[in-house]
Amino acid sequence: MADPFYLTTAIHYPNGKPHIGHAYETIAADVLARFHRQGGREVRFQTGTDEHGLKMAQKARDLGVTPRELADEMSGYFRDLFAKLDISHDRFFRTSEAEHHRASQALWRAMEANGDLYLDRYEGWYSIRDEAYYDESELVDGEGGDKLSPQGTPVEWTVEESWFFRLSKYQQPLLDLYRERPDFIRPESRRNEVLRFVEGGLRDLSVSRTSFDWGVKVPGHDDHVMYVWVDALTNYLTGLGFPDDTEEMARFWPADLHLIGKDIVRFHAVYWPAFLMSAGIALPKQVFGHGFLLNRGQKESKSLGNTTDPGELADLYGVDVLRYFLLREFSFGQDGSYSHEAIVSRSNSELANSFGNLAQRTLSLIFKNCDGVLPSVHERTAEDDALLAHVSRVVGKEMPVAYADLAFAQALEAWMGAVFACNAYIDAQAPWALKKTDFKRMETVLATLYAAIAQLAVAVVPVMPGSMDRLLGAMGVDAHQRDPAAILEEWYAALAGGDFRLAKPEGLFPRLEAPAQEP
Ligand code: ME8
Repeated sequence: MADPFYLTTAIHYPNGKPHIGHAYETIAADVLARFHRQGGREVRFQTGTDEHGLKMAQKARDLGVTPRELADEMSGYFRDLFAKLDISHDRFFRTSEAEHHRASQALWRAMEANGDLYLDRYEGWYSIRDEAYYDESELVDGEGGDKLSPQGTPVEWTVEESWFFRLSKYQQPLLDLYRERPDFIRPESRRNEVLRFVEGGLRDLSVSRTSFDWGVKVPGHDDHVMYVWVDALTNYLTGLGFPDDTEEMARFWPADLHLIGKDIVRFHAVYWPAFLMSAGIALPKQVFGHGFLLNRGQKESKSLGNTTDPGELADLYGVDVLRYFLLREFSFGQDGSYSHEAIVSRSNSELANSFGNLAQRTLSLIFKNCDGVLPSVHERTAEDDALLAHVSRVVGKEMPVAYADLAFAQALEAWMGAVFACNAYIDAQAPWALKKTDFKRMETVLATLYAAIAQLAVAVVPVMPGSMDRLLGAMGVDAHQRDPAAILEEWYAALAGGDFRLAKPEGLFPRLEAPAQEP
């Protein structure tokens, strides 16, 4: 069987409806999953909802429902959104599932058996929104003089009996890990942040709560529930059937990539490897902390109430337009600011005017001038060869390297470069003028464009699965013929040798108008 690839997103807090950040992260993960499947790897892609903790318990109380009722309802919105956005996860995980409680308890017992858990009293500044304790030194002053966490959320002085994890013991092993595996945390800027944090010294971590009971019970101490981050991180193991399914674990663990946002890198790159070392479980290969999406420069969050419904954006502009925009517009590790105008302008200039128009012009000419029969190649010129070489280089080399490296914007930039080259070629060759003067040359030009367009469509199937599947279907390219590494001349000869006939082509990406008023 092919090389396994285990990829996870963060599991999302279902204390409100999904926002654009959730869509962004999950779409990026989906593109990577589809890319690796296209390359023949056996992908396991997991996402889901993180349902325990004080934040969920409080939100449910405010709404007059039980935490489970809240989780059931909200988790449904995430599932529906991911279906709408064409997310191809293999598993949608919910931490309230019974098997997850067993897995978290198994991890706990392994850490306890290693002597890393002890009971004590905790006093400290706790932020409910972040579900995290902070050091006095990390706090910042709010506008009204009150203390805020480094994320800008309110903190409360909290005192409780708590189990502790001996995080301090793992300071040196963690520093060794970052040094020996420089790719463990990406991008570089996040790695440096984590390094500085760990070098500054690690205190033992409070890992249980007694003030509420919505969580996984601490084994042997029913009055304690685990700190939500302990059970949340364990989801990556439970999804593989930990601790019982040793076959799945052997196949997919360690995870190849935990894809998460920059605000939770500390949990994934410090606490999680420490828990795993303690329990004697192999460490994931990489943690990537992507940037944040800002709405016209402002942070969106459920707690602040300025969120955009990503499902509405998809309805307004099209799922694939949204997917393309989110990956094309921003460098993946960095923050990005989006607006309706930016989506419309990117889609119109690149998808409608450049790629869509190229496909429409080419397919219409074949439909009209060749009765839909794929034209034969006669003599190729240096221009034809140069175009095919450009497309093959981009699709067969540059884009796969960039995708694998999570450099999505770079992959799509190279793609656009090849689309521009095709447009320059069609304008220079002007096949519409050749019908009467040199029919054979017209055929060769259209055949060259056909091969180039099909291959460019194959290259963005991971980003725009729905529309590229429609286009490739209309072009007679079946799923098994979609190979980014194909030798285009041979590939086209085989396709044109069949009995496929092109139907009247339909527009791929309509021109969009920016809404007069923000919806
Ligand atoms: O943090 N732009 O859940 P969450 C981009 N349950 N990404 C964003 C974002 C934005 N504006 N806002 C949030 C949690 N994210 C925990 C994770 S994992 C074991 C537990 C990202 O619903 C955020 O960084 O607050 C995180 O990766 C994901 O969305 C879920 O955030």
